[in-house]
Amino acid sequence: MLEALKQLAAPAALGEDSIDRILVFARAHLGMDLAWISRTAGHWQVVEYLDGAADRFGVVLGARLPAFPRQKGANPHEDHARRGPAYVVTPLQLPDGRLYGHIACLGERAAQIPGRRDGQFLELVAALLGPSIAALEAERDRRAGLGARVQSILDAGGPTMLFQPICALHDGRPIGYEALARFTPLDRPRTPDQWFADAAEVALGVELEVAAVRCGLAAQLLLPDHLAVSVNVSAAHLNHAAVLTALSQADPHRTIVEITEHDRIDDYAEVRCACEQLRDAGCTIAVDDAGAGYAGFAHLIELRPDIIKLDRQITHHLDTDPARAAMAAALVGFSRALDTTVLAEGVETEAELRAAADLGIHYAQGYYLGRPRPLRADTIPASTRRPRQEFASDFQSLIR
Ligand code: G
Ligand code: MN
Repeated sequence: MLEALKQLAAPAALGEDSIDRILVFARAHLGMDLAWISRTAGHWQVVEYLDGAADRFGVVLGARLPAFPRQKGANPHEDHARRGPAYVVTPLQLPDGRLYGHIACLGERAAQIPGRRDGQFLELVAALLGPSIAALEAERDRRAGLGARVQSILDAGGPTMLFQPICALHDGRPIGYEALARFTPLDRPRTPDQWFADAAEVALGVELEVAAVRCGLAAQLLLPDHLAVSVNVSAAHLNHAAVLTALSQADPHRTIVEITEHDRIDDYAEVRCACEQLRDAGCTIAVDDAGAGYAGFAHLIELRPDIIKLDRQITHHLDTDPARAAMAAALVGFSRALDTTVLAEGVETEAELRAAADLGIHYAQGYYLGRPRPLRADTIPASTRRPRQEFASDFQSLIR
């Protein structure tokens, strides 16, 4: 039995449900009707985990019960005792010695009156549970911290956006800007990707993406109207109502939607359908980081984007590395067959830019052409200010 308990409480089995399983085990072993773990909160005990006939005793998850007396073995629920239920309770300490709360069992029948050994058994269960509860509490605190941090960004109106020029290689002029979210590190430095992952972990992933899309697309108001704004949306959020609403509030003909992906896409049909909808509305669809991670060939074949954004892993040393050049050339061939366009990301040198142009790549982005910068009316290069009519034929023909 001890082995079984130890296994249930082992770190590998850790999780809310492993605690639930231990409660089931303890209740069954003691032949009780109800078992629960409560957290001490001032004068109250808040029921955090529960197993058994909750309704019969009026003890439900989240219920606040009067605090148990500190001394062991006492039966705090005198009224229950008078009506005859059997009751066993023991304090639950965390490994650092702090009192977390109590573990308690309640039974209705007289036959269940617990003896000293039952009390000892429950003490053993409490001792085994301590580390698991401590780890879960730490995890809850961590998530609460993440949630608060992400929420504070949302409350402040969204992340700070920087804008990096996307240039046409035939004349070197920007055709638009990619909007990139930046986060001021509050307590520890985290990359933008980590912020989005954190947000997703606390179910604020869509909210943060929508905020970034909104803040990014607001640049359309500042930029001359022949310039597009490229925003990042993860495939999983592409047909989310809030994302579509944010996109619909901008000029679709000046909107490039970059599909980013950090997880494998299971249902391409759904993503493809969302792409079609956006395309019908006038948006241009790009696949981000093509050739890296999950944005491999299946991605391109399934999504048929208007723009393939070649990951900077391929662009880096494109001028000297035949393998990278061959990979880029293969993607250019692919894009020609499908009437799409290739954009080289992460161009850092003139040689890389030339190599990209020589391979037939139409667009480029990277430190060599311009670092991500805040966008202000006075920082928009004069060379990008072109009359509107010119745009109509130029940009559209370049993109398609
Ligand atoms: O995944 P995505 O391609 O959207 O990410 C763009 C990121 O790459 C941004 O954070 C941007 O700052 C960074 N970036 C942009 N240009 C370059 C570049 O030339 N070199 C490197 N190393 N990073 C770049
Ligand atoms: Mn991108």
